[in-house]
Amino acid sequence: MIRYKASIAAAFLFFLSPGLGLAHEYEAGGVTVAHPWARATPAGATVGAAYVEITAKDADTLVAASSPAAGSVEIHTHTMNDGVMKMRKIEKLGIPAGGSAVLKPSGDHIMLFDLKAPLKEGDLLPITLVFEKAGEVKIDATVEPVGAKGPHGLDQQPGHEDHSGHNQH
Ligand SMILES: [Cu+2]
Repeated sequence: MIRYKASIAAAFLFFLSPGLGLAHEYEAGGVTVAHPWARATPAGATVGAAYVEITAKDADTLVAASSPAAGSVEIHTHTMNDGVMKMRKIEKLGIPAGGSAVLKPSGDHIMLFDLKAPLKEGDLLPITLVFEKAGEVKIDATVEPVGAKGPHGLDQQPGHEDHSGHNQH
């Protein structure tokens, strides 16, 4: 058992990127959801957005999302119409085999409607992501300041160009 625990600890440390003290990831059914975060919302706001990086060993598809903190949750993308950025609901979001989908501000995102309370900086926002193959993955998104562009004080959503290191387990 000691040996088992040691390997768990090693696996955990493996994922702590340098300088990213609060790195957090969730893994289920071959899908890894990394650095989930949401923006704090102003008092009275009932709409919020959350961002994550999803990597998949085998191709998978995000088909739904829900949260006990919101009346409804949708998968959204941004499109450019006549120079105007608009967002719209999409039914699903594909994650390529060995690749990732990076949800980030001004890009694809998880949209929360009818928030039961404003999202406050420092809170954890529970979200359930539903994948076609991996099934449900429950995550806790950290709530970052209003206007934040990335989690944990970063200026962007961390995304991995190279996944070689992630195929090890
Ligand atoms: Cu949206």
